[in-house]
Amino acid sequence: MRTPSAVTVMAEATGAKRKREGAEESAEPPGGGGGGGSFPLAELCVRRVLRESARDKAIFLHGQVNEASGDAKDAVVILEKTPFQEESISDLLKKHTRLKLQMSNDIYSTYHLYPPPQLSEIKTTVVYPATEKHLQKYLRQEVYLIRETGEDYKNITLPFIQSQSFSIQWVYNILEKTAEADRIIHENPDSSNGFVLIPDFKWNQKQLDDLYLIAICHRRGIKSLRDLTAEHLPLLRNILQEGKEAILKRFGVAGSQLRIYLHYQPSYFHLHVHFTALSYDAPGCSVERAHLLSDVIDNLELDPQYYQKHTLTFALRADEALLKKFQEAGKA
Ligand code: M7G
Repeated sequence: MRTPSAVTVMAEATGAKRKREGAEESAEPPGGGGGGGSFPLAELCVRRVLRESARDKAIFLHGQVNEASGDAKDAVVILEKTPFQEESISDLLKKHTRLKLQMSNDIYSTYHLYPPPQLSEIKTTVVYPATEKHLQKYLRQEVYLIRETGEDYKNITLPFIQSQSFSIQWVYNILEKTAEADRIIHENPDSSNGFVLIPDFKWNQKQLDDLYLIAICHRRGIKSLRDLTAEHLPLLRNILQEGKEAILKRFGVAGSQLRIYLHYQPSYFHLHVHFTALSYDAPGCSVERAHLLSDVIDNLELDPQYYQKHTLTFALRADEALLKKFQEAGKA
């Protein structure tokens, strides 16, 4: 199936790995069915920079690719320098292709070090064909805080997400094993309380510093935090408990070193939980978006209808249609 697909391409495979299991080395996405094949990067015609971050060493591009039919299709390409891997540092120091002095002053000096290709990976994420909503998602814009009451959710947000939200075909591909099947870290196959734990496509699995996995529940129809009631506690407890155990077993990272949370609002309205390294300042882990799974469980234990009743705060980008809906209702 050729739905808007997201393919993570390893531009250059790195050498030593702190964690060797499950890392991809090929430009072909695993799993077949939901993948988009290799992307013709060299043919990308860059239209604009959607966002760039010197701090994150990442750039988000809007480009177009000409199809055989002559149509130009939009793509989002994200280029991102990857964290250092301790194991490859001595190679980096010994095998650099060039070392050029930039300046020297007393005991201080700076250099340009040019690493060999195998140590200069650029993580390249492609969304192709990209929809207008993908372009918007990655475009840097002003953001506004919204306070959404339970009533606002029913009257404004719910009708909007029912008409507008992102395709979740990629989620179904994972659950049905037609994409990324060989990347699954853990699965509880129960249809109501089970889930699949898989590396997030933001993580290249080559170092633990930016560890990032997601747990996707098997049960369909739970759109977000707002749908959760006490009925979902067994599912949430399974995700918390088994997710931590599986990550300890596979990656050697203890639960006390993990930030485990849900986004509200998510981009994709099929319930999933984020697992990131506690020491990693992951995108989307700020207080206006991340809800710790253990707190969610506590809240539901205290009040089964907590997430239907409570006001939730989140940020919307300036040109998001949902912001307009809140403004029209006099709520923003
Ligand atoms: P979200 O909270 O719905 O939205 O999280 P966000 O992307 O704005 O954070 C969805 C999570 O799924 C994100 O962390 C994405 O990086 C991740 N993700 C998205 N896609 C399309 C894929 C995919 O195809 N495969 C995997 N493994 N992860 C994905």
